[in-house]
Amino acid sequence: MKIYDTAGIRNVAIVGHGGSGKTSLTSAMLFDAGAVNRLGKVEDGNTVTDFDADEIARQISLSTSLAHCEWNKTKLNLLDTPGYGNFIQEARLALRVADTMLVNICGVGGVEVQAEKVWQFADEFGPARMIVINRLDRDRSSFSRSFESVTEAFGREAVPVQLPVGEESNFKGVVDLVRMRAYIYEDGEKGSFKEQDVPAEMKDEVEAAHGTLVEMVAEGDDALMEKYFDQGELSAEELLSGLKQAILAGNVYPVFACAGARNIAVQPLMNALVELGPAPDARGETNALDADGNEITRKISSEEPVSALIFKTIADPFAGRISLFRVMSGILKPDSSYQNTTSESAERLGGLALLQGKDSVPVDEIRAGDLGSVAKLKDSHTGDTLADKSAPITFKKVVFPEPVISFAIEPKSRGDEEKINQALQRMGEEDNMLRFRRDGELILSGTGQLHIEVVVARLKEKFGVEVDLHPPKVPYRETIKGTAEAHARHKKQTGGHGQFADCHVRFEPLESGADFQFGNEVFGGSIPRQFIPAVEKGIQQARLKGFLAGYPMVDFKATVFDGKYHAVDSSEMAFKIAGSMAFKEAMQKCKPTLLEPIMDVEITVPEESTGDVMGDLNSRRGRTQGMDTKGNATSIKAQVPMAEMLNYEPALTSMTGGRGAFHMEFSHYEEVPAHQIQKIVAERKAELEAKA
Ligand SMILES: Nc1nc2c(ncn2[C@@H]2O[C@H](COP(=O)(O)OP(=O)(O)OP(=O)(O)O)[C@@H](O)[C@H]2O)c(=O)[nH]1
Ligand SMILES: [Mg+2]
Repeated sequence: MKIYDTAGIRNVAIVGHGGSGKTSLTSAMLFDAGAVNRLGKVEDGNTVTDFDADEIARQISLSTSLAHCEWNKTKLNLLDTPGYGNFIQEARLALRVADTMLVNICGVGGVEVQAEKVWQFADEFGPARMIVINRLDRDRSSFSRSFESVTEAFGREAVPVQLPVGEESNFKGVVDLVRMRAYIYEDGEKGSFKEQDVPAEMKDEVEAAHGTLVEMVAEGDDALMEKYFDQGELSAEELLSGLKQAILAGNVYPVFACAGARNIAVQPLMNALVELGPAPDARGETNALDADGNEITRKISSEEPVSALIFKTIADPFAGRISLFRVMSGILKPDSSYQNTTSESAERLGGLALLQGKDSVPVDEIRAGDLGSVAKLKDSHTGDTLADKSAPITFKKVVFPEPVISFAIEPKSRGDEEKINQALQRMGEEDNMLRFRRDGELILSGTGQLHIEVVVARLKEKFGVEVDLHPPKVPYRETIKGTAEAHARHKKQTGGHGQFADCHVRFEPLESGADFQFGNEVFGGSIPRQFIPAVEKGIQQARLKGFLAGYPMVDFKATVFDGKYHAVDSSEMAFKIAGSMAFKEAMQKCKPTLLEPIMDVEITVPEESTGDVMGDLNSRRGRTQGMDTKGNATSIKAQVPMAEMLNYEPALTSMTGGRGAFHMEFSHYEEVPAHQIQKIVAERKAELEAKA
């Protein structure tokens, strides 16, 4: 396998809204570059980057995949990212290591919510930004309409560097606004084209667009501006180098046109990625921390000591753990030892490989800026840094939000619990948005219903365990609204020595979020000091089991203030029991009630659906907190009880024809309205009884 040095590499993250054509475009690039010998189709399940069984079955990308090809003597590393909301965090992994972000916009739908979201992600990492309007062969597609939505969403820095030739089913190529030449494609998806003069009927339109481009490029460069004024024109070379600078500086977002799945106008886009996209070292030095936690910088160069950032992990049930990394500096070699500076453990690397979707191609070394993979690292995870031991350095990790949608799962066969634990552990290594915990039953948390369904499918396919998925669970809490005292006596006389404990405990409400506090006001040893913690333990155990409906009781204080003991019969156990009895007795008198989690919800919908969505939010007990219009989209902020949001995904999809998106996170707990408490309590009791 050929070795590429930094200047000969382009790392490109292809991002955008779900179904906008990213995987198909990646597939066409790999085909045109000769990296594969057929044009893989999403429908046929034979693309390089949607190789996972679930991706093929659902025809959507579920995680970021890496592929590569050579184009114009340059290595293109392509990171094909998912566009569906549930999996959008995967795009952040890719943006962490990409130097160019290629935002893929559907020529029919224009800029949609997830495209805006990834655009914001990019602010965190600062790659060069390019935009391609794709699927231009489709009915009802329009370059100009889509471009309008692009400038509205991303600003006037977005400027066409190509114009499409022909529309919808007649779309057959592009005019290059730098070279002022046309590339006209033959039918047949082979990617064959002829270079021609600009079609006569497009002349005015092309001249005008060329002028706009030249002005935008000259605007950020005084020397170019002067030349442009003097000569009234720039040469193609001047325009190209000015454009490259402007893209790197973020002053221009070049806009391209293509139809990826038809393999129309893909090569000119690849030319631009090589010619205009920054090499890995173009952004200068990268920031990191040294061994003492001080900020340092490191040049992205093969001359520097070795450092590599693991940006993604694949948990393969057969090959084990595969770590994908970007070499940040130096030259990484196989069969050598490095330090994992994040986990502070030594790692021995075996063979290195370049990834082509699911296939790995062995390689002798990997240089600064390049992306590669290594199998079976012992203690290295996503976000960790590997480095030369003598020049330790640690790169910043991408931090992921906590997932909020939880479902209970139950193994179909009893003995599978341990297997499930292990499988989830493995899947958690590659899936940054998956959490699981045991809370009586096994609770899986993720980004949404689709995410959890995919996890369940993988448990079956990859790890051979079948589970039932129960509806999402709302983590209710209980609390008290009143103060009460309880007197509990635990007394038992059985044969030998008996059990005796007696305590008086006061229960009072605390402010929201205070959880549980315990106080001791016992004077004169009416309960000996060593038994006081037992009283607390008894109350603690009882409160976690709740009183009304078996949910943890929170936000109250219990103070033990008097009691009695017996020199022989009193024991820790007896006082624990007395503590829990006091809890149960007091709760009846303390006005117990139920708390429910309230979510901060942000919803983006097409303007015409706003009315429906607002009405629906009302019926979900939502409180609107703000509304904002951006282009053709309305963004709504609201607080809504979690219980009302469990089925929101399908509801929003049907209200907006699939064009809405939402995001939510936990805000706080609030009391459940009185008329709903009974219903929740009854349901929970039935559930607990069924389990017993
Ligand atoms: N007509 C036409 N259809 C396309 C084009 N590109 C993609 N499609 C179709 O659009 C659908 C989605 O394409 P993908 O390539 O999977 O889109 P994606 O952006 O990778 O989707 P996610 O990864 O799930 O976000 C598939 O049915 C493709 O065949 C195109 O240029 N023209
Ligand atoms: Mg895809």
